[in-house]
Amino acid sequence: MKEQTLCVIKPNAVKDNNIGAIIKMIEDEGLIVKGLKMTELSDKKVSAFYEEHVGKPFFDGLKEFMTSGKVVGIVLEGEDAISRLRRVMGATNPEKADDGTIRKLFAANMTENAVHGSDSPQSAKREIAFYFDNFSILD
Ligand code: 3AN
Repeated sequence: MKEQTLCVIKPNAVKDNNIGAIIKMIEDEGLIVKGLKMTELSDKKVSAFYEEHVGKPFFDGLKEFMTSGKVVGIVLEGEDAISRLRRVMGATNPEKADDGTIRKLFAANMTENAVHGSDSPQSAKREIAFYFDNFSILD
């Protein structure tokens, strides 16, 4: 099924100059870039974006990291785009990520893991709207 998904290139990968390398891996997978936006996240935006993780032990570290620099939000489209993006991303924990995945190559650790990818059609819809439609209402 043709789907859209949201990829976010996280601050460590932006600082490490890996935006282009990551987009190249995604394009080589055959996913099409439909929208792209570099921005910075506030505490409030990170709490809204990761609402299911608020209160978890790792959340404060995740928030500090996600507000530490610029991020790039990318809307991707293709057949089974959600699972294909997650496959090319690799596991959340880079030590468990397969060879040749984005996280294996560019993640520093579980928090600074280079990229985010939507995990379901519902999340994709919410997350794309979050970055590209009504982001500013959270300011
Ligand atoms: P994924 O990004 O692989 O879908 P999620 O949605 O479970 O993983 O977690 C969102 C983000 O929260 C991860 N990308 C990672 O940066 C951070 N995170 C998740 N679990 C942990 C953990 N146990 N320790 C540190 N950071 C975590």
